[in-house]
Amino acid sequence: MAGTSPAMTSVDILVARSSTDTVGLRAALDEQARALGFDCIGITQPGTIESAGQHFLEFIASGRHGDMDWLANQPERRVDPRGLWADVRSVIMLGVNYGPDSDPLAVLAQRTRAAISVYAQGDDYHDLIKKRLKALARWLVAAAPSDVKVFVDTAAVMEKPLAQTAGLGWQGKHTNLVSRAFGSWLFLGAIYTTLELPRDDAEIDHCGSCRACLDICPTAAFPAPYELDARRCISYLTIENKGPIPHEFRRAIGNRIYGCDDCLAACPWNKFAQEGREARLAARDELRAPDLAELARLDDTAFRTLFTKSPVKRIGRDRFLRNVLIAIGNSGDAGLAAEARRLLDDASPLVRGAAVWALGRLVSLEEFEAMKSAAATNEHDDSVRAEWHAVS
Ligand code: B12
Ligand code: SF4
Ligand code: SF4
Repeated sequence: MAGTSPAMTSVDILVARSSTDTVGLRAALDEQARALGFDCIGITQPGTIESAGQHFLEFIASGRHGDMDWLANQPERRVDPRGLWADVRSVIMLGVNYGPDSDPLAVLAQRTRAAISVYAQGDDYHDLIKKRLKALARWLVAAAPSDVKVFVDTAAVMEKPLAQTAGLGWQGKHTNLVSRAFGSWLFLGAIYTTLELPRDDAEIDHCGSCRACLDICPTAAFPAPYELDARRCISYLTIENKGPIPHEFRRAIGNRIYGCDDCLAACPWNKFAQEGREARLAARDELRAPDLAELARLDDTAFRTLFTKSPVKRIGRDRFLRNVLIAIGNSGDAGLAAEARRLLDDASPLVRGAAVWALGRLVSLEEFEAMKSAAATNEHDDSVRAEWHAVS
């Protein structure tokens, strides 16, 4: 730096410059993040999530990840950021608020309509946040030459524990990150960088004696506070699970056809939540409480059109119809039996099997037996045959 005291060594000059620059860089980074649409930012370092990494290994060892093999693969990459990228020195964690504009649980009482979780009623957050992360990373590299990598959701990154050590919130008893400013409604994203940046203080746990999220869970998916058995979670059952939904959970699913918000919505910290400011993440009117009968009529093209840019598209029409049929079976509305009956001829065994279950709940045993003798003899798929024989 020109004009520096001649008594200073070159090492002193470097230290002085880097610490001054770091403070300025941090302020500019915060400003840039907000300008790009992030609602909160914090910095942490690798090596700060050891106990979370240990808990992750226990979670996998106990099989609680179900069929999510991608979660179990190469755990060394996930439990420590350096396992994914040896050169990472700092982790910048970012949050985007997606607070809903109405009570997300109200739709659960409308049994002929479908409940789609809040995060999936608008555009896919992955695309939106990835673009913002890349823009922020480009800005950072220009401001302070370094290497960077950006992640949202799909990479081997423990986003919640990292966000907690970066000070964005704490992992509540429902295992999601709770923010004092935004409650449960925060999407997370990460930038790994080779820069050495000062870290923020970790957030502490503010759950206290509350257990609202644990008590509301329809499928008893929490074996203990802070622990989730994903195999029981409706989010897993309706989104990640590719096969028939296990019988023991079908009634409890109610009309939830894509994800679940119950534990998130129950959290008292939501009293501080604010409506999200990103219009593209806001609920599309047609996805707030869609009619189950209309959803049951979607063919592949209509499904793709309705869910353009939506995360729902990811599960495909057959898995989606499977979920819709479970909701139809739970509707208590015999008028919807016609929709299920039509789908007994669907090309997908997954759909046919769910249609059988729905009919078993909506029509009389005599009617069901009549349909069974007509349809079951032509049915060659073992899983669908099992559904016919499971109803009595
Ligand atoms: C796999 C996954 C799922 C799985 C498993 C969920 C889970 N809780 O692990 C399923 C499909 C069920 C799921 C559901 C949902 N997900 Co999800 N999911 C992920 C993903 C890809 C990985 C999470 C993970 O590593 N899970 C493995 C477990 C072991 O990790 P964990 O929850 O951190 O486990 C901790 C605790 O359980 C605890 N623990 C475990 N055992 C023990 C024992 C003791 C004694 C103690 C004290 C603690 C403890 O320590 C562990 C480590 O910190 C992340 C994105 C990412 N890359 O991080 C998104 C992510 C967690 N999901 C997200 C969302 C929004 C959801 C849903 C709300 C969607 C919905 N509405 O349906 C639900 C919420 C369900 C719930 N209650 O968790 C957001 C959460 C944002 C936030 N504010 O926290 C994330 C971060 C995606 C994102 N980028 O925004 N998800
Ligand atoms: S998302 Fe729903 S099913 Fe999953 S743990 Fe929370 S309340 Fe239970
Ligand atoms: S509902 Fe209660 S226990 Fe659950 S995360 Fe919120 S404060 Fe914690």
